[in-house]
Amino acid sequence: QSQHSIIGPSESDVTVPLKGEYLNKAKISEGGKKLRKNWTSTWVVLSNNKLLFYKESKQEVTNLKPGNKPDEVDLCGATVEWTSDKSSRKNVFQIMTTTGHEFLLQSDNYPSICKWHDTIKMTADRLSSA
Ligand code: I3S
Repeated sequence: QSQHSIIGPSESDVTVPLKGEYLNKAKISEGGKKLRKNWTSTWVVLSNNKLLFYKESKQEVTNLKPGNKPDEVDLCGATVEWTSDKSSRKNVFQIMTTTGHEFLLQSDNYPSICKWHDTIKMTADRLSSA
């Protein structure tokens, strides 16, 4: 069965969520306040309107248990941009939310991090213009 609708591709066709993958994440601001950078490997999942950060992959399947929720980032209004001046690492992009949270995401695998950058940016743009 075709993944596209009969009347042509819609936004939902091109903004399919991304399945989980380990990326390096550093939260550098919270509520507009700068934080000390601390890179951690995080299981990242993109849903239709949120980015979810799990400590590890198995948390994704047990997340219905109380106290086992992922960190959620609301992408509506968020800006997503490549950056080369916020880290010495290669392949880094930043996400800035309307609430003043700022994250860096990084992977040494360039095709993989491009896929995350492009899809998160598309999702944020779609939500912001809705
Ligand atoms: O942007 P910064 O503060 O230079 O980032 C580096 C520091 O967070 C450093 O930690 P300490 O300040 O605790 O030594 C980290 O170990 C580095 O990885 C950070 O730089 P990169 O360029 O890796 O994002």
